[in-house]
Amino acid sequence: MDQSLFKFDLIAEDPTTHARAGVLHTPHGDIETPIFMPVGTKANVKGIPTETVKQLGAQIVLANTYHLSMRPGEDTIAELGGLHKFMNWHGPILTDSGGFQVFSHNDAVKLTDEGVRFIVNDYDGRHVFWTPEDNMEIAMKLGSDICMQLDQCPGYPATRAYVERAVELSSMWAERCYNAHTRDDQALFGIVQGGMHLDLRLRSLRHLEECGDFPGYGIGGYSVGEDHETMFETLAPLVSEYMPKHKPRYLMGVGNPTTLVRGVGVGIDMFDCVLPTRTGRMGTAFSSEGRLNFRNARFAHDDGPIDPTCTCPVCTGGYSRALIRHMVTQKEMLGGILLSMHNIYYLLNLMQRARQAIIEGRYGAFVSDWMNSPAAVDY
Ligand code: PRF
Ligand code: ZN
Repeated sequence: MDQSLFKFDLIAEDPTTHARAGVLHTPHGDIETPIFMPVGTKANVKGIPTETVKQLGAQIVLANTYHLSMRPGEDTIAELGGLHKFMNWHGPILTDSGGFQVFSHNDAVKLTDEGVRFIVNDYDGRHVFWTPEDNMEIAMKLGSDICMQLDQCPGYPATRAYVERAVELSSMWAERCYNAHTRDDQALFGIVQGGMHLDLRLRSLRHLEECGDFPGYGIGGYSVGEDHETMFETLAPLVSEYMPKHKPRYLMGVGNPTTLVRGVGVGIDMFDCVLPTRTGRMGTAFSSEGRLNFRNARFAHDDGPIDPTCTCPVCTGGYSRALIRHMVTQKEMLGGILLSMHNIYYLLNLMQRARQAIIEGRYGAFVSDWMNSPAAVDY
């Protein structure tokens, strides 16, 4: 990797929390951190055209190496000019390895030191065997700006021995990914595992640091069923005391607004999650008033916007709560699309406001205001 293409500049540090504001440079543009990254697993953010994703304020989107390798296949995408052209998204793209998705949705997976054996894969029942080297080859063919190592994410709860084994396997795979990754214009991030055990988290981090000079780190294995306090007990010291200051830190698979606010406070720079689009498709909106469920009859005669404080194209575009509720209850697809747009904007805007607060040195107050507001609910 050409380090000069992926510089991470810290531009502000909050005086009373561990929050930072930065700029991560990539070959397809700069990303202002802290940032939320909308998820487009199968080469699209569900329901939303890329020009709209951009209009909502997204600076980088996710895709998934595993899903795209199954269909349409990395060779097809490479032949069509690479992932950016294929997705019609010309800004930065991050591809997750698929380690997490494979294990969470598929019992018919066997792990060996060598790699992952899918006895039956989700797509066509074919037997597939994947090594970390295969994973890197696919990621390099796709051509995302940032790719992630292959890792194993244990669920919660899990025995210490199980988590320890996942750290061992993930460390071994990190090294093999690191050695197999040769694409200059693509950054490879390592992933810290270790469940809710700080010593295992630190062991995982140390392994990654011994492997080589990763330009950034994912933090996996959180938001897998534990409560917030359990999560922050190890996440806070890991990030604020032990992770290197001058590399971006990416908390994987977290999109709960309050977790984002608290995560930024401990020093996280990047987040991704399907939550805004998944809950949107189910009829739920994030809002300054808390969770809004549009199947609820209380919206039937409400001609106001989803969230009166929101400046998204849906809330400022004349779409009423009554119309959204009508579309959701009638299973009209536009309902889910508009809610997905609003929810994505909500998280992007939240991170923009957090960034501004960090730059102005008032992130501590930002967090306490948030925690005392009706918005601080879980989704
Ligand atoms: N590993 C990878 N992707 C992920 C996770 C992980 O642990 C998570 C866990 N929340 C989400 N996405 N590779
Ligand atoms: Zn809105």
